[in-house]
Amino acid sequence: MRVLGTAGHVDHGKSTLVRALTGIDPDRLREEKERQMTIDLGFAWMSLPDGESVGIVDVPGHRDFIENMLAGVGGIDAALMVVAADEGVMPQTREHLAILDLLEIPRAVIVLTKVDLVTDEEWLGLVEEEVRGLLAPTRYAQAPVLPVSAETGEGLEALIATISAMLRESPPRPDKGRPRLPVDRSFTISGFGTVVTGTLMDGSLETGQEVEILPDGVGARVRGLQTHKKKVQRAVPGSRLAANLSGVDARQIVRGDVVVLPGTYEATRLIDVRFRMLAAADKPLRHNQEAKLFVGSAQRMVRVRVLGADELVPGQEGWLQLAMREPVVVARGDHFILRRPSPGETLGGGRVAEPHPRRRHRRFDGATLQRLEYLLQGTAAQVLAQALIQAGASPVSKVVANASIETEQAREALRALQEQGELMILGEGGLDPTADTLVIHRDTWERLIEKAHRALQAYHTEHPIRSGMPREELKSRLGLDGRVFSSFMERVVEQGELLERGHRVAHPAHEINLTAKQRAKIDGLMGRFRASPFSPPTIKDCRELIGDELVAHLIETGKLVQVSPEVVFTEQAYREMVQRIREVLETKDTVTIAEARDLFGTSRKYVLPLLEHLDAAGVTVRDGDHRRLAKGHKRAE
Ligand SMILES: Nc1nc2c(ncn2[C@@H]2O[C@H](COP(=O)(O)OP(=O)(O)O)[C@@H](O)[C@H]2O)c(=O)[nH]1
Ligand SMILES: [Mg+2]
Repeated sequence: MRVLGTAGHVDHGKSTLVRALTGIDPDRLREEKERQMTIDLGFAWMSLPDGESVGIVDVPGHRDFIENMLAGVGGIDAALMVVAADEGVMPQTREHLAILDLLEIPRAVIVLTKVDLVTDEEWLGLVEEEVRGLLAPTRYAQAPVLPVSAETGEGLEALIATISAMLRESPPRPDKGRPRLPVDRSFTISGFGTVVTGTLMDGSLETGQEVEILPDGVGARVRGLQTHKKKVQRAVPGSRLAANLSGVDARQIVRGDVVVLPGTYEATRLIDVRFRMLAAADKPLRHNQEAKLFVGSAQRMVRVRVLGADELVPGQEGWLQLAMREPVVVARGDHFILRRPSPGETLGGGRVAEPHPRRRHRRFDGATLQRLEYLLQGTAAQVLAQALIQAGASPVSKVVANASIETEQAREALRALQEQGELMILGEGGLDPTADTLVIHRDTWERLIEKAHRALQAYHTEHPIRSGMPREELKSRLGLDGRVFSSFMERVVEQGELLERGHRVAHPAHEINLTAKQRAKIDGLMGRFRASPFSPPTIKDCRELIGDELVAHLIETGKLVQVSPEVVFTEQAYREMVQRIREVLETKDTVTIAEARDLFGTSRKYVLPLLEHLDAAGVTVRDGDHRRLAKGHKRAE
């Protein structure tokens, strides 16, 4: 399954050639018939002698419709560059060629058509020479140039043979397990409903699947699929596809939307790109300039941020960050074109390095540019490592998706990164590219531990006699979600990087060392508790006597038991009181506040908080003025 696209100046014979090759008239709009000119994209298909099925996207050549051309030319395997032999190279011959080259369309065949109109052999030679000169600085310098007449059929057979050979050489479309269909048309067919068309990329789509239409996130279901008017159950990447969708109105979908499986892509308003400016552009590209972005079948107004340079001059390459108001769906490696909005002119193009930068980059930052370099030029493992660094601790599947690499390559790259010790698994699970297993880059991991150590050291300095920082506080200091934090804690505690003390966390080197003075203070206070164990000093008294930190220390270490915001007892007194109340309740079933008060020769101020504390702990149950033992606490009868 292959897709070709036409290119070339208006009236040079593109649509006629497509009709001659396929028997299908690509000019489908009434206006196109009346004006005898292609305005929007047209579609046709044929079978090659070797059985390969080929779709053809026919584009308009008129300069006014160049934006329609751009919506159709992405995702094709090869271009049919049409030049009328009687006219030779014209403005849109140059512009289309430049666009094919910027989009890195891997192959092209140049068709010198209308040769029946040229009787002068010398003229034909001159046109061919002119075309060769135009191709020389591009990736198509070695491309075949064939004379053809769609009128007489001359050269058509040779053209078909050339196309077959070219497509046999071109590698199959990558399967990244993440299908997306950039929509170039959305319409309604009575009896069927909504149909969208496009060239399927990066994965297969099947009848019956639930899908999502981005950027709006509208849900739908694939009711049927067709390629080249034939019904298929499953469409593979690189197919020209018409998808019949249920659950969505055709008017809710516009050219530039992308059909994906739910949750597999996210729209973005900011992208990092590598950009090559056309040498023929007439002004430099300035920081903060507005431009029109064409990517997939979408177009968006963007503001250009020039990175690592003040501006880009014609012919120069550089890094840009593009910011837009209307979100777009792109993946790493996608090709794009930038045009000046008015007067319309192609400025240049390039590839997406990072579809989801976390922020606006500082303009002159070597590390950022290095990272982007890796993202575009690196090996699968380097790209994956960058995605891993960017993601923090995330499920494998998400890291692989952000890296946008083929599933099989991803599998190998994951293993390689793990072997090199760059990738660590947090918690349980395997390294399948689609797995939910949490993974983290070693550098990120080490930075997390450092951050935890710093936070804890600061905490211990401020609270030297606290056992540690509350777990929840550390979690929010590290900015981790629950799942990542528990896996983190499990691992660092196991490795001895941090200590867990109840609900608190401490630096492994932290010890509680009381000074002689502090010990003396505590001894003094404990003496008072012993003097009247059931009417002891309140928390407020304690704080006044020895200070907040020491009181917190006594409570944390269990030497004092707090039963209410005001009341504490020594551990020993507390146990004795609970024991005696139990005994009373076991012999005479109920107890009142007054009775309990007399039992310990104390006052209501102490006994009421104690009983309420026991109620809350589920030891006793209140019934009016009386309390009895809670069920589970009764001795077996
Ligand atoms: N004599 C001759 N005329 C051609 C040939 N191919 C196209 N034409 C004519 O050239 C005009 C423009 O063709 P069309 O396919 O619409 O050009 P497009 O704008 O590039 O799609 C039409 O009148 C065609 O009939 C050819 O091979 N020989
Ligand atoms: Mg046409």
